[in-house]
Amino acid sequence: MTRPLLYTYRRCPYAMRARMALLIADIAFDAHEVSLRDKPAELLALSPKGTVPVLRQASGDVLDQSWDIMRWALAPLPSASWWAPAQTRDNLDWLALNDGVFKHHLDRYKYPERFPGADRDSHRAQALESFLRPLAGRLDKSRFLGGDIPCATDIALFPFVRQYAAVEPAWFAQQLPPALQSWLSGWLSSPVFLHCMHRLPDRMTIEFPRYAGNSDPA
Ligand SMILES: N[C@@H](CCC(=O)N[C@@H](CS)C(=O)NCC(=O)O)C(=O)O
Repeated sequence: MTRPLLYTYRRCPYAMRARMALLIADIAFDAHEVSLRDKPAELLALSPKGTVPVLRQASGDVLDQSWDIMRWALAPLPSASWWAPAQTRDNLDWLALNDGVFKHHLDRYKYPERFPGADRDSHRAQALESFLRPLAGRLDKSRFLGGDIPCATDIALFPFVRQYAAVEPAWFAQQLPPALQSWLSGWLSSPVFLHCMHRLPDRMTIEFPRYAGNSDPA
């Protein structure tokens, strides 16, 4: 049977969340590591907007939004643990804030040279105050956004927080309270994240190595 094919980019946080969802759901899939500077014609034919991740299902249907790929992978899981808690108003709001305001400031903090007139320090501060401090407060209440167990929102958000933390790790470590630090470091050392960062050969389609491990963070 034809496996689903994921067009992906190793360092893209949207693609990370899609890869983790497919691995957690134990879905066998092929993967194609894309060069963002030279996108394959097959990808653009499936999804002309030209972003990754894009999933071509075995049926030929196409999903070209990371959250849709997560839903497709996680919603059918028997326990529904990964998907159901991600549907609360609170968690949908966190997702919207992450993909909206936080991503806006993150890009301008991380790549100020790409945004003429962007004040890097101002974007660093706005990301901190509008998103990261409130998120830290939320994680003070429970270990995961899913409560005692992780949910899709946890894995949707932490790849973006990882990017922010990596710009100035020492500064980040001083700014953010322990609940957020341990949430992030738990995910960064989690087997499913380490597995999803497996290096693929560039511009080739191969089966992504299967994952059968524990999906919880350390
Ligand atoms: N809303 C999309 C966003 C995906 C996205 O923006 N991906 C970036 C890479 S991290 C991309 O493909 N950008 C196109 C480019 O750089 O040419 C999703 O959730 O999948």
